[in-house]
Amino acid sequence: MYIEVMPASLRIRQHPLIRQLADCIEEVWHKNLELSPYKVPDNLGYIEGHLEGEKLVIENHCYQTPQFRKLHLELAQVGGGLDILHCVMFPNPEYALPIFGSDLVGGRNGVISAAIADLSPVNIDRSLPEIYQQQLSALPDLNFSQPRALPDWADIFSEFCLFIRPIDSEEEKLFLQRVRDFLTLHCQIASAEPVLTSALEVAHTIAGQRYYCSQQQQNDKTRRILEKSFGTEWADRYMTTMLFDCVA
Ligand code: BLA
Repeated sequence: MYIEVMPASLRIRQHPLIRQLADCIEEVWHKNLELSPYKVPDNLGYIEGHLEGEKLVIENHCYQTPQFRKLHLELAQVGGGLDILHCVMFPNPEYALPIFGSDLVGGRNGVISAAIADLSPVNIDRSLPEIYQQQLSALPDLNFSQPRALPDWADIFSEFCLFIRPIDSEEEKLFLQRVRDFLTLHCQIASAEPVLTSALEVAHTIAGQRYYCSQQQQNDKTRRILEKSFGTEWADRYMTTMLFDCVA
């Protein structure tokens, strides 16, 4: 199937690490998965808002595959000089797969303040499947100069979660490579994953995904940016239907 190539409009104006990570995500997806279009809810593909004089532009790009009910890559730019990349790969709950998520937040002053990526477990004991543990443990150890502390709601992340402030282009490169490794091994494992046959196990993955979404919805830093440009109600709807929508 022909997949429309993502227009380069926003990313060419964004921080180089954001542009590189967006390109990397799409490249790994195209190379390893059979992508189909995903219908973005009406009026949420390209969005512009400005309430308190802060202009916020958002571009959403979504796909789906048999193993993933929604692959979401979002690029955003806030007037004053903030660039954001948000990416979540929601598995179809009939597969016992973790959730890949990544967030990059940076300014046009060249500084990325937050770089986060994880493969987050959603099974009943909130541990990653054995094959993920093996492959993630086999990646070389990385030491970043400025690791960041996770907030209270972040109990959803795995022990492999990366949350750093990269201090130079060397650390940006290492972060990018590690996310490429996460994505590649995730897409490869997912492509060989058997479908769950037990309704109970499916119910558990649905519950795990719901918990993941409910915790992410507590991120006040994301919520505040959206509220400033679009108001409280819109921000809440966006966080619960576009960023972290739960499975039915
Ligand atoms: C932090 N997210 C942030 C920050 C901002 C945003 C401004 C603070 C940056 C900093 O502390 O340096 C903003 N992120 C956004 C906005 C969107 C967005 C506006 O995605 C979308 C429109 N967040 C995610 C995902 C993860 C995530 C998928 O969307 C992880 C897999 C994590 N973002 C995350 C975490 C923080 C963060 C853990 C730090 C929160 C804190 O320190 O309190």
